[in-house]
Amino acid sequence: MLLKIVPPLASNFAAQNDQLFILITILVGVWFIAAEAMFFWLIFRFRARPNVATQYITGKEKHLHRWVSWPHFLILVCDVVIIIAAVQLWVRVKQTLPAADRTVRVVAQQWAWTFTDPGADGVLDTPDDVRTTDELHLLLNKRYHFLLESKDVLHSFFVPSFRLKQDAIPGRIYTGWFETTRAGTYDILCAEICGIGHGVMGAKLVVEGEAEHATWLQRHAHDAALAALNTVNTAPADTASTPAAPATAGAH
Ligand SMILES: [Cu+2]
Repeated sequence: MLLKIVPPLASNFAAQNDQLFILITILVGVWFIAAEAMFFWLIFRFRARPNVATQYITGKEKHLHRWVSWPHFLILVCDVVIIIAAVQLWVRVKQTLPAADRTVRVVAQQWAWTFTDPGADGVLDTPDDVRTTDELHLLLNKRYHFLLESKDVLHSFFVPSFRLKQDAIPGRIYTGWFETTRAGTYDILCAEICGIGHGVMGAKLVVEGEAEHATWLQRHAHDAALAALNTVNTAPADTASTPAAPATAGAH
């Protein structure tokens, strides 16, 4: 079996993210190898030998000093290249918010994810919204906004295949974005230690075409209607005490 080291690229900025990592790895790696090679060569070259006097070198001589100043200067140039590439990606992903085709709500809590899809009308907070726990369905080749909240402590919304990670802070709503570019089933993880269940705070992400998404929406609308009916039948007195989310929670 082929070992899958790198998750697939499933969002519009995933490739740019990996390019940045490769750039950093190469630039840092070249200097790491150069420094270690020099280090061990010097140890070997100037090892203790009989009848050879130890040299006392201050490093201030011009022909020695440039062995420090030139690498120093070149490493600073590499730093600037890395900073420019990193800021470009940061601005694209975190500092800009292009208009979205659809908006989903993502709520983190100890230790589950709850998602609200805007439903057939594409508008959040309308009766046809679909709420799910630990499963998010998205349309392929669409630009999404996500409204990220936490009900309790710090969490972090981590979608490795999107190369997307965003902290969720209680009391705040964070708006972020991405474009889905590849159909499939992916992982959603929590990337911020949030208690004993942190390690199992995963969810499933399904990126699918229009037809599959419509089927999924219909199935959930049907289930939600059924659940609401059951709640009314079995416990009519309870409806007053639970003003927010009605009966869909936990069913899926
Ligand atoms: Cu968490």
